Order: sequence, then structure tokens, then C-alpha cells
Amino acid sequence: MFRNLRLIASTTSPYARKVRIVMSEKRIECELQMTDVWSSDTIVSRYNPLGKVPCLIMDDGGAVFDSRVIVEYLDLLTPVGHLIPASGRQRVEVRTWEALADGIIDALVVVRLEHTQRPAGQQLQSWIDRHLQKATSGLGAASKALGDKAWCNDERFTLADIALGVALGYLDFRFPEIAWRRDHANLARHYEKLAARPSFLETLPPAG
Ligand SMILES: N[C@@H](CCC(=O)N[C@@H](CS)C(=O)NCC(=O)O)C(=O)O
Repeated sequence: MFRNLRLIASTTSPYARKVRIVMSEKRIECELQMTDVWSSDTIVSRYNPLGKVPCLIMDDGGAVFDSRVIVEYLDLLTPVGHLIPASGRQRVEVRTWEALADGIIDALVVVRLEHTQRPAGQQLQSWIDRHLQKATSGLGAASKALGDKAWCNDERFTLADIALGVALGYLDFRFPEIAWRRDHANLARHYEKLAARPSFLETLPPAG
């Protein structure tokens, strides 16, 4: 049933990693096509006018983006390991967790692009600080909401845990100097459990 799905992704994109983890957890087979989004001839621009990964190509050639829409579609494809509650308050809570975790990544990506895409003399420290503050306060909110619970939502593994784990993994990957484990022992504990799952191990970003 899933033979003809293709995911355009990159090994370093946390948004693509979230989608790949969802596929792995739900046992959805999909062809992976890696691209360098910063190259002028990246294939993703043929399918996503925004030129961003991840982008899912369906069997009829139709394109689905962004990562939140893709994971929604994937969760509906098969009942195996449902990750998003079907309706109601639980569903909104899981999606809000995802928005929070993606928002932490969005803020960190702004900081990274400021560092990597602009010459040193043109980087705006107040802009960097503003986004670091968003990431810091997002982590604080995640830590408070997780508390001492086993899972982010409803005592079971959901998309909320995947999204949070991906954000924490992105911190380790791109911002090892941020000591989030020191400030949030409960996030550290949760991440240790998530990072040991095969779906997380299979999708680790490249070292270095
Ligand atoms: N909200 C989007 C964000 C996607 C995104 O920003 N992807 C980055 C890679 S991490 C990208 O493709 N950037 C290329 C660009 O901005 O031109 C999602 O959740 O899929």
C-alpha cells in the first residue's frame, strides 16, 4: 500500500527527522531521496514552491508539505501505532506539543542561519538573542508540562514525544554548548528514553 511514497529530505533537517521517525514507528515504507536544500538545483524546488524539506511525494505525483501536514497524513494511512489522538482535547494537546517543539527548532534555525549565512560583521546580536530566548523559554515550558510524567501526553507515546525528542536532538546536534540537561533534568531523562528507540537511532543526523 505504501510502495509508491517518496520523501524528499536531508540528513540534517530536524523537520524531516520527525517525519522519518513517524514512518519508522508506524512501519511505513517509503523511498528516501536526500537533497541539499542550499544547492541551487535542489530537487525539492520542483515539488515544493517554498524549496523546503521535508516534502512527501504521493503515488500520483502530488506533493505534501510541510512536516506537520505530512505526519498527519501518515498517521491516517495506517492504524499501526497511532500517534495523534483522533479528536478532542487530547488531539489539540498533542498538536500543541508539536507546535512548541517545532517552534523551539524554528528559533534555533534562525540563530544557526544568522551564524552560517551572514558574514560575521553583519550578524545581528539582538536578533540572535531574541531567538535564543524563544528556545530557552520553549524548553522551560516543555519541562514544566512534562513534569514527572512518563510521556508528554496521556500516559502513552505520541507525536508529542517524537517532536520533543527531535527538538532536543537538534540542540545536541547544532548547539552542544547549550546545557539544557543541566537546567531540565526531566527533559534529560525523557530524551534518554526516546533516543534509545530504534526510530531515533536510525535517523540520527551525521556526526560532526
Ligand atoms: N515548517 C517547515 C520547516 C521546513 C524547513 O524549514 N526546512 C529547512 C531544512 S531544516 C529547509 O528546507 N530550508 C531551506 C530553505 O529555507 O530554503 C516544516 O515543518 O516542514
